Amino acid sequence: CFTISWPALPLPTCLVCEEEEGLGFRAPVRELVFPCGPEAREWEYFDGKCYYFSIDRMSWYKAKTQCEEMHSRLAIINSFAKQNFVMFRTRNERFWIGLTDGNSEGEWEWIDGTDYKSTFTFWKEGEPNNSGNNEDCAHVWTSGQWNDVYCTFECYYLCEKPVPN
Ligand SMILES: [Ca+2]
Ligand SMILES: [Ca+2]
Repeated sequence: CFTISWPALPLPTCLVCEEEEGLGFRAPVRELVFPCGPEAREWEYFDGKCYYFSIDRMSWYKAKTQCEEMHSRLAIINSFAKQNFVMFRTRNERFWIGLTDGNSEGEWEWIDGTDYKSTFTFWKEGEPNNSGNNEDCAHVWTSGQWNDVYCTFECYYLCEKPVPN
């Protein structure tokens, strides 16, 4: 049986096994092992989407542009399952997400238009606090919880995009 180690996920592993055992699954192995594209192994698959955890640090604005240049956008964390996936992977480091109150202080907005008020949040206790009246961008903090910080702070970033066709 074909086995795959972390960070690949157990689901594709299982499907590859089924194919090898002749259970009739016909999708090419390549796509199952790398659902985000065999040429883009730095993109990680989770629940129907592909995620890029950056290896360099930059401001929120630059990170937003960087994601867009990779045909993606800063990640939207809209469920605890997704939060869990992100948090496990970002541990002890800070990563920008697609959440800002830069348009109107205190009015947090997800960059994809997801309604903030009715959606999952995972702020660190006491956050967002708009410290120094200058914190308009959100990142996943070292604990995995969210914090607002000034947007020119330089940290890692997390992009997301749909699984390529
Ligand atoms: Ca703010
Ligand atoms: Ca803060």
